[in-house]
Amino acid sequence: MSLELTQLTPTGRDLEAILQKAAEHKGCGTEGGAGKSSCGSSSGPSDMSPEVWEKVKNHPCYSEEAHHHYARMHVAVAPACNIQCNYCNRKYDCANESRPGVVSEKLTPEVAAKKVLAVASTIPQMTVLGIAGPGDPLANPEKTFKTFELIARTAPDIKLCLSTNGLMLPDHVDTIKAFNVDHVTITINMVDPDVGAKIYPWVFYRNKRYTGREAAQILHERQMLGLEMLTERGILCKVNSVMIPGVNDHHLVEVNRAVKSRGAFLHNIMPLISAPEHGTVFGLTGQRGPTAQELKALQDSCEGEMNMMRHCRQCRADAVGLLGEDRSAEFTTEKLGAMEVRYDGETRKAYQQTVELEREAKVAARRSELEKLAGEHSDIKLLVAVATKGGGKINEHFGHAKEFQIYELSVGGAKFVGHRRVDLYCQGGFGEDTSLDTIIRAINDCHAVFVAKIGHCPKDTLQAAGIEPVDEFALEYTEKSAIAWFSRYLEKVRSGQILHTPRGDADIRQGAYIAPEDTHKLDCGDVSPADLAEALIAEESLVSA
Ligand code: CLF
Ligand code: SF4
Repeated sequence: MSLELTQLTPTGRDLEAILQKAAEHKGCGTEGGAGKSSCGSSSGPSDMSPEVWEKVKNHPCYSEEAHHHYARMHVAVAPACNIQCNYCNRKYDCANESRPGVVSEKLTPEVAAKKVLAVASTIPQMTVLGIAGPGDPLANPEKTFKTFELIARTAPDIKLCLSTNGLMLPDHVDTIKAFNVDHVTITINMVDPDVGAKIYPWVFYRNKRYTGREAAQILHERQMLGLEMLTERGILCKVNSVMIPGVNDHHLVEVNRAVKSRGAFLHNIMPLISAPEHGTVFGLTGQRGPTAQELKALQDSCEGEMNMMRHCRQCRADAVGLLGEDRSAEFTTEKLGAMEVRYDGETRKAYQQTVELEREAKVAARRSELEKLAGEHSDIKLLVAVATKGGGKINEHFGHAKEFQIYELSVGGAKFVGHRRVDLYCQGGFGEDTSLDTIIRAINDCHAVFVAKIGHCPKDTLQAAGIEPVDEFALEYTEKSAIAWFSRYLEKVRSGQILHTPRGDADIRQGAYIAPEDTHKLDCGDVSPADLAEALIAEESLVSA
């Protein structure tokens, strides 16, 4: 299938009709769910129309529940970008690092298509192919749509997904629809150009470079129009927003209202990742990211308006695997050359059927444990951390965890509310005290940490810090186990055996992940922050990359 992209640019009359429709929109309808109850990332089939459920049920980003079981992959076919965000620098790649815009190699559409088939053959639960950079997919429309065309032809069971800054979105909405791209993410950090001017130094639009408020105004108008056009066409739309304390943190409540009223399905508020070694403007000016409590408070306050995505891992533009794991190093171009690729749709289907059975068993276990809590009355809400490799189970050792999943427990059950990346405690067979300190700071707001196994030393230190290590539910389902533990906790509080006290705040890690074999290799090419700043400011060729 080949489309002439310019033929699909909307006419003025189309736009008028779309704006009228958007004005009549009453929140999330079939395209986006109906209000909060049907917009939820953790919602199930009974909460939404069958068409929407079909689209989200095995998409790891659009369904929190699915992300424990299904994987996504990104192909880095889109190097150029048409705007500059103060939190982005794509010039330097540190292989240890995971943040948007970072990739190890850029691909042609043809190599990307081969890579998708190789991953689909090796990881049968990989259900979604996303294009998310390293620049903006719609600043590289030919490469982006050529890749989608090749994948749709060779691996038709894979869902297509796109993430964009939205500047060129209105020009491409009909092409997106024609290619059956059912999921589009727009990163929207503001609906007020005065706020936008603090985030975007420039945009490059219709062959002209704009700066300051004018740049932000153009971007804002294009984002809103693009969102309205997508939801009008029944394309599920997620909005990503970066929370930047002191810049747009309070303003994001307004953004939430604006995107909900235009039919967005899900809102994903992510913490700013900002460190000097990233060479971003915010990193170099010392702009901090939010703490765990600040992020959760903002997400909670927006949830009254619309359900929130809380399981985003702020992936690399070449990420492969379950959210939270990265298998991209297994599929480099060099390794692809030596791989025998045998894409078999039937095998993939059979594997996914077993995943569905596991998923059903997990839901049934949670339901039966929750029934035991029926009739309980308590205002206590607390957080617990879980070490897992996926599958919705407590199946990771404390020392091997690269992240902990965070659940909020209450008499209503166990609710996934986030994750915390940590440095490995176990470094080549030895416990690393520095890592333990940072792990405790990362889960300091939790009352307990659930693990498959844990050594005496970290156990004692965690207990001293007021975090209960729990290893009695090894290899069992997370939610069922957490609810059972919480039931007992309530009983102990009731009997006076323990006193329930709130925990403090926790850190969201800003630095790179330290793999055991790569400890102390966190330099990003021996480039000083000052050099990075200069390179970034002097960078004017991004749009033609
Ligand atoms: Fe990729 Fe994005 Fe599609 Fe997911 S990621 S293009 S919607 S397939 Fe997902 Fe990664 Fe968060 Fe994005 S966890 S950064 S939300
Ligand atoms: Fe970086 Fe462009 Fe994405 Fe902004 S829109 S984060 S500048 S790639």
